[in-house]
Amino acid sequence: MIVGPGFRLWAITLTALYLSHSIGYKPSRVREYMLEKIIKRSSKTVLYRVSVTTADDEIGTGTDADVFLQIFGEKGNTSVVELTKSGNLFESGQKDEFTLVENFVGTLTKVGIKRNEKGLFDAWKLAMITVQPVGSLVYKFQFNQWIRPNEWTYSYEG
Ligand SMILES: [Ca+2]
Repeated sequence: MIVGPGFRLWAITLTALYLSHSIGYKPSRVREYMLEKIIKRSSKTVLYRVSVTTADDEIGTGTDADVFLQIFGEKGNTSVVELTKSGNLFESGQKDEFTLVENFVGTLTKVGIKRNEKGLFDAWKLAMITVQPVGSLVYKFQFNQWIRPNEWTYSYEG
């Protein structure tokens, strides 16, 4: 098992900070609540570092569409997560990094990616995604393809 007590405390603090900012709860109350939730769920939650590299070998590879990710492993899958943060994401040659707190899925097997048709420039050529469950190795998922809108595109590890 890759998740230790130190990590769990960190995840709780991070989540508590996030919640206190987004819904205005007092951090201490949120921390208690999260602690309870996480203890109930035991060690089933993992922090994933995700990096998404947009291709730069053709014209117009960057997108302004919304992008969604799902991670699959030998023990299950995460929920569908929108990859979002401030700034202009998924531009040509750019590497965008995200941190997700999601279900433990065991050894990673594949990732699914989906985009919508939002924005004037929604076409997207995705080069690669890497996923690192914190404390574990980095899994690489090659795409090197244009991602069709509104449907899942999968890549297998390796
Ligand atoms: Ca963009």
